[in-house]
Amino acid sequence: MNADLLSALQAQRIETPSWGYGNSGTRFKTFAAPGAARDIWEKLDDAAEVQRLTGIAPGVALHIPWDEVEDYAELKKYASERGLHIGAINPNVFQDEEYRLGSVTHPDEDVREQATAHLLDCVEIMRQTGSRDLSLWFADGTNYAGQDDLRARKRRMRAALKRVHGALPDGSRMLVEYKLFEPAFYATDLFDWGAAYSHCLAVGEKAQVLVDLGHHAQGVNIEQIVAFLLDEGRLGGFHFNARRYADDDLIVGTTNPFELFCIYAELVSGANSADDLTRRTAQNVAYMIDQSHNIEPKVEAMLQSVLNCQEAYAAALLVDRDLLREAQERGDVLAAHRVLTEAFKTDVRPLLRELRGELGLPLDPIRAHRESAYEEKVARERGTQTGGGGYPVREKVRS
Ligand code: PSV
Ligand code: MN
Ligand code: MN
Repeated sequence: MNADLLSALQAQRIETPSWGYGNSGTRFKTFAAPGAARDIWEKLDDAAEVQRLTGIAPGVALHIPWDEVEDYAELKKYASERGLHIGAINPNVFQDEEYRLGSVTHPDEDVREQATAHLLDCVEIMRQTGSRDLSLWFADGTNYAGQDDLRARKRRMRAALKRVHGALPDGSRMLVEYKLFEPAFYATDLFDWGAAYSHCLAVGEKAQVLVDLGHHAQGVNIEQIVAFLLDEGRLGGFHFNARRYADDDLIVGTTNPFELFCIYAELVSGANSADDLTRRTAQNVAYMIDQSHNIEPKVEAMLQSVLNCQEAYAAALLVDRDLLREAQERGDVLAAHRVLTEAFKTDVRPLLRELRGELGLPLDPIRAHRESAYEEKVARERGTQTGGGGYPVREKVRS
């Protein structure tokens, strides 16, 4: 394998979300999976299994307070003993009673203060865990026209983001995630990338946009948003998942393999750009998965997502950039398109087996996982946890 390709593939990283390892469901039903992780310690054990098999997923994102613990230094140590580190910290300002009308955009100042205080507590957790990214998603919005003043809500959002930005430690950043709708059905305060981007511009250099693949209207060209934000130096990260209808949070690359490839193709192009800002931005993107599994075995589903990202990236690295540029300059529409589809259609699995061989990893991670009997072992040890809705159990069951 060519040395550049090898080193790019070796350097690839995908962060997995703690919440993808626990039981989660829809509003209709949460099915209890045997052996599903019951707390953050077990979630880290599962993430370590994904890392052991893939070698490219050492980061784990936390959701607070779902993953709240008394001692974050202990959590950090527990992670590092398993070859992991703590990734993005995701504050949760959507599950408390007080947030019925919003969190940082709530009409009542006391509620806004409560939400902002939680965001600031999460900045402290970043310090204690060594996390670089504060990942911000707000369920804030309204259900009916006239329910609240839209401009006032925008200003409240701006004020909160500014305060949090001011508290960020050096070298860290806030990733501002937008979403078209849900749970708000009339207006969501951070409804698209443009809204997120203008808040980021206004609050400061440490604010960048987070693109979740499930958060757009049907047919939106996400790779173009990626290209635009890269060029502006404001693309901070991704929440990878797949969807057919809305925010389905399915295994990455299952419904949208070509979209995933095109996104990676933009990122590879950005990472090799002659423009300094674009290159630095592309090289610092946080690649995170945001998935929740209703009927899938959790660890295998996560493994599959990580591997699908690896395949999409490998294919994107194969795009012949010189040929593409020549075809584009000639205005040869279909030749240019074919350069992309040639790479997309390449079977990269032999290449990735070679990579795994060189790195001493199992050549077929899914098979290795199935043969390891990990699922049976955790099912025996952890049992089957019923109830609990989408919210993980917070007690620490072992250390
Ligand atoms: C909201 O739909 C979201 O994408 C945010 O990133 C949350 O943190 C996550 O899902 C919760 O599962
Ligand atoms: Mn998300
Ligand atoms: Mn989502």
